[in-house]
Amino acid sequence: MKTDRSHELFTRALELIPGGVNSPVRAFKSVGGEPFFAQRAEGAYLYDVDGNRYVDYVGSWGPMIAGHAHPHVLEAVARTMRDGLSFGVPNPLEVTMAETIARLVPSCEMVRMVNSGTEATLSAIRLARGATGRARIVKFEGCYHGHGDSFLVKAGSGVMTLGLPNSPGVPAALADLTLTLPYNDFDAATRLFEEIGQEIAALIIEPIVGNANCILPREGYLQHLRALCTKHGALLIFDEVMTGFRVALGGAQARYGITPDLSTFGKIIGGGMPVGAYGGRRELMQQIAPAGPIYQAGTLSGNPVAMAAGLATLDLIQAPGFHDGLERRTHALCEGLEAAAREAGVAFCTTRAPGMFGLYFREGPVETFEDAKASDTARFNRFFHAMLRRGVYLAPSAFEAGFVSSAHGDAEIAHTLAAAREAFAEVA
Ligand code: HOZ
Repeated sequence: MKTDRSHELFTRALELIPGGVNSPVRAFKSVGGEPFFAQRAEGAYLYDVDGNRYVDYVGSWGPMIAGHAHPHVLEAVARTMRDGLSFGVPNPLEVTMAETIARLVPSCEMVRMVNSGTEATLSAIRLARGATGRARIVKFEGCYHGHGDSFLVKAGSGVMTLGLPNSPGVPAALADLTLTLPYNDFDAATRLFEEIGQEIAALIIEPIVGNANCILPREGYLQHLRALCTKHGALLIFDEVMTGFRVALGGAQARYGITPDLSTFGKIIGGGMPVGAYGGRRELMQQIAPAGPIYQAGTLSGNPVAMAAGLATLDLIQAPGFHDGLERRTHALCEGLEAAAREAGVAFCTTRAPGMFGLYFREGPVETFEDAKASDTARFNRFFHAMLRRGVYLAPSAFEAGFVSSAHGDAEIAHTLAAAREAFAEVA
């Protein structure tokens, strides 16, 4: 497999960009080796600068739910950009975007667009603190809500992959306001709320954890958290940056029938452009400036080209049967991988929701962060490279979810499973 051009680019990048990458999760730090540089992408495939082709299960970490370079999205971007790239005054597409989100996710009576998932979660907790007059927030071990100071406490994703669960540079005074709970532990949540529930501004959660591999909520768990927040006057924030518009058209809140007070989004609503959003109950959202006193702003927020890409993607996923199709493909992939592992005698299990999945080198079930950490990561790393050599790109970390798009058809899944049979045999 040729890697000369990627290697040359990475060498140059290392001189000028910390770690050679503009986001740590891309660096292949835990799996070893060097990242490849993308030349282009189409459908389910990524093509690197050395001419290698990969079935892509990262999908730009979530946005590419309809596959890369979908013509409908590209046309919307091309059409919109001809009228100008940024105005600094309101544009009609922002209104359509707010209407679309509010229609698809009814808990979002009002919405504010931002430029990334990180901005969305930062803004949501500021709003929660401002609205409740309380300072403490609760998050879950292994959940990642972007790189805001308050969230880099026992966080997942790159923070966990790199073994930096509590980042230097976060003032202790701020980190101390973030309390953590074990995901899927009913009693721990009850105890914490009974102790200090009246001090908690908000509990923020990835309803399906996608940043510590992929962990699904136990039956009734999200309902339990909803009830605790309601009882103690804390806001429930669903971070649906990953799950939003993916695990169901209305996100995890629709799938599990929960109404959070606030929700955060990113990824899919930008269709590959830098976009985030937060939304929730009208009475809360009305406290955001200039309607209210809680300040949050952004020069490029609601950018017309980004809105066009996001809206075109949201069009595509509203096609009848879209999410059923995603669920079927994800299921076929995971069942096939489990069968291949069994054949090779490798301890392995998967977790899955429509369009997202987790791979664990251990016997199941995996229901907690501790379970996820007990996966054989060294074996995952070898498997990752064995798959990469066979033209399949999985997330380069044992602590990231994988993503399936509508462009992953039978041929791509068959290729993946053929590669997996060889790769499992190699790591057995
Ligand atoms: N949530 C993404 C990974 N789990 C973020 C991607 C990034 O940090 O670049």
